[in-house]
Amino acid sequence: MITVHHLNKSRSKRVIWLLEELEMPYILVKHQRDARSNLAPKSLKLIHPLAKAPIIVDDNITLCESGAIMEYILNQSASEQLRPAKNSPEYYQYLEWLHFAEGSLALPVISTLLMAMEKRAGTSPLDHYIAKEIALDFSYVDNTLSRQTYFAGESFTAADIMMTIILEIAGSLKLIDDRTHIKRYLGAIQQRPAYQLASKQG
Ligand SMILES: N[C@@H](CCC(=O)N[C@@H](CS)C(=O)NCC(=O)O)C(=O)O
Repeated sequence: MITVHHLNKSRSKRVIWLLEELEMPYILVKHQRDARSNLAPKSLKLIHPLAKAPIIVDDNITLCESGAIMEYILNQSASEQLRPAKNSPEYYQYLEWLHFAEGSLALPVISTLLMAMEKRAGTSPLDHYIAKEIALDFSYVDNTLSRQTYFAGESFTAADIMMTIILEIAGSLKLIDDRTHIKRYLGAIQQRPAYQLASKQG
């Protein structure tokens, strides 16, 4: 059975909601934000190095990123509900909005939230948030690439194409200077003939 690690006032409500819509059974583990920092407690870090909600655990799979979790749950569901048929025009609308929520809309909305907090508190939660996230995310990426050749294991996938562009931007901003595995990964992946053709084309 799926275990949902839920943080109060967070995106993990998405996961609970989906499971309720599908009437699928689940175990709910509740974590409480730290009263002072409002960040996730250490208990979440014990489940996944990113310490972010939602996280689900199902047998030997531990997964974060709410969009990926939605897809995982839909793949486990017996019925074909809540996801249009593959290759229908609606499927691609579905896919676009599924990614748009976190990939595009979350950044300006959460930045606005943090900037409002900054004005109220007279401190700089935005700077703090960025520094914390940069350290956390790049150590997660670097650790992953220390264990495996590509993001999804030993085979190159579209996930590598998605990740590479952001890593290159991070490189130009000097955010990965001390990340040996990421730099090695980028060096190798940039040798791919299709990457080089794409660079010429684009
Ligand atoms: N893109 C991720 C975002 C995860 C995320 O930032 N979760 C927030 C809650 S909404 C969190 O756990 N914050 C606590 C922290 O950063 O310490 C997703 O969609 O799952």
